[in-house]
Amino acid sequence: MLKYKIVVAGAKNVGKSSLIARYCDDIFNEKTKETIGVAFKRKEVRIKEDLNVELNIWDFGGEEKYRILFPAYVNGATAALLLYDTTKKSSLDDIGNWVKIIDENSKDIIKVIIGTKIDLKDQREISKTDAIKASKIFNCYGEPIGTSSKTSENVENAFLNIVNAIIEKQLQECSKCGNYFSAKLKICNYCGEVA
Ligand SMILES: Nc1nc2c(ncn2[C@@H]2O[C@H](COP(=O)(O)OP(=O)(O)OP(=O)(O)O)[C@@H](O)[C@H]2O)c(=O)[nH]1
Ligand SMILES: [Mg+2]
Repeated sequence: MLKYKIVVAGAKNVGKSSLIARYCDDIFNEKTKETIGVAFKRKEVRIKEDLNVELNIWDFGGEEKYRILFPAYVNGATAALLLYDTTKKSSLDDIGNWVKIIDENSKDIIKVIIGTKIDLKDQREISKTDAIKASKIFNCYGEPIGTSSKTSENVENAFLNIVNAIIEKQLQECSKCGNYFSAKLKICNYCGEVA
């Protein structure tokens, strides 16, 4: 099975662990504990009938003191989910700090910006326009998606977006047998068709 490492980063309390918990286990807690260092989750995603991919999701504690871990762990990641809290302006600014570390350590990582807590409509501090602007500045894939781990809104879509980005950039569909194989290969490793 194709396996991909996904790192999830963003300021403390933006809702990184909550997004992952909703996506992987379909649960939500009003009270959570801070992530100490880094935590891991695994999720198998069905792309089509005979193609599953495994996402190894690395959840980084947003607290400043853990950031020292990030440069070493970002290595080998296929994609980075950069989360900001739609109710906290400073959290969008913080994305720049994570992007800097990613760009210094790896050229090929697919970056996607995700907004959290969209159920808290009255407390919104960041407009979609500002998020789109940040996404362009930081050279991220597609448009930022607003999510709520509380109501589940768009959680599945946010991860679908990242999986689609991975397929688009990392895989190609064989014109002969229809299987997906690494875009780096010149020959389909299922049927031998030359790409
Ligand atoms: N209303 C609402 N609250 C949320 C949502 N997502 C997370 N929260 C709350 O935000 C708080 C922080 O959530 P976490 O998932 O622990 O945040 P984190 O980014 O993992 O935090 P660190 O591990 O400390 O970096 C918790 O009280 C969650 O219940 C959401 O979509 N809506
Ligand atoms: Mg956490």
